[in-house]
Amino acid sequence: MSQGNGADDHGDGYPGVGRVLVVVPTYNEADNIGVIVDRVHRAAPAVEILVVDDNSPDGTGAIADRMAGVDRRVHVLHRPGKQGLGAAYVAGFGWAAEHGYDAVVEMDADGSHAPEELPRLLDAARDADVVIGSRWTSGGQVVNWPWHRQLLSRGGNLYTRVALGMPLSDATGGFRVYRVPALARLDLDSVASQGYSFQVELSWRAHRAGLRTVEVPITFAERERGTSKMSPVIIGEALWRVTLWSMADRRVAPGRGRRDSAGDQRLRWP
Ligand SMILES: Nc1nc2c(ncn2[C@@H]2O[C@H](COP(=O)(O)OP(=O)(O)OP(=O)(O)O)[C@@H](O)[C@H]2O)c(=O)[nH]1
Ligand SMILES: [Mg+2]
Repeated sequence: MSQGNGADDHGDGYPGVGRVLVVVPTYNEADNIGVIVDRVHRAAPAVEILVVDDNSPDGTGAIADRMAGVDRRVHVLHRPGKQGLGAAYVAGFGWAAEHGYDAVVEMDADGSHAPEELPRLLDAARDADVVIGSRWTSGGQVVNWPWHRQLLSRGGNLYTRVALGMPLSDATGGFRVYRVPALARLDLDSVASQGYSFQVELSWRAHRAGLRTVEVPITFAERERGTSKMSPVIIGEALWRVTLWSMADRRVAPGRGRRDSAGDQRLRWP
């Protein structure tokens, strides 16, 4: 169920990109959601926002409803319970396609992704199918992360690069822009990843589908309010899925996607 007015009445959108929907998945982000929505609209007044809330016990969904009631650029998708980041994004992307948006943005609610950097990502989307805000490319950085989080992120990205042969410095990053027609080539219905591995899976699918992906340096800040949903289960999921994709990739011709009978570069996933 969604709430909000004028979902199909987008004005002119972002110059050179079109109608943009910033999808913000939330679970217990009551202290953050109002701040992030305001910051997005100060930074990029023409974009719209879809909050995808998994029935947060702290009332995040009701706060989002109130914002949607007074701002036509805010929409809310309510889901019945916590089903993971990946499922929330797939639902949000589907909503964007149904409502005629040209591009979707992934952004956390906790302030780690600075809305003030969104225009730079959208500018890059004029010449790309996928834009990844990167912490680990030249000019990117993280602020207030303990050394073990940095090690985990850098190590995870190194493993991903080596295992999958994908030339990305930050395949796990979750501040992104996707052009909607490009997303349609990624067979989102078959995505099973839930945590960070969702970001890697979409990068990998984009890579194998031959989409144009560019990385833009960002400054990523540790969340200041609320609690992280990161867990050993989420890290473990990324590890085993990347390992599985890498093994499956070795079974097909190097550098080639596994094609279907029509010769189309639609891929099957383990
Ligand atoms: N709808 C929905 N949102 C979720 C779920 N899990 C996490 N989120 C949201 O996804 C975003 C990222 O989650 P975080 O808890 O910040 O996790 P993280 O960024 O991977 O971890 P940290 O770096 O420690 O903050 C936040 O906006 C969360 O509220 C979920 O199961 N459903
Ligand atoms: Mg976070």
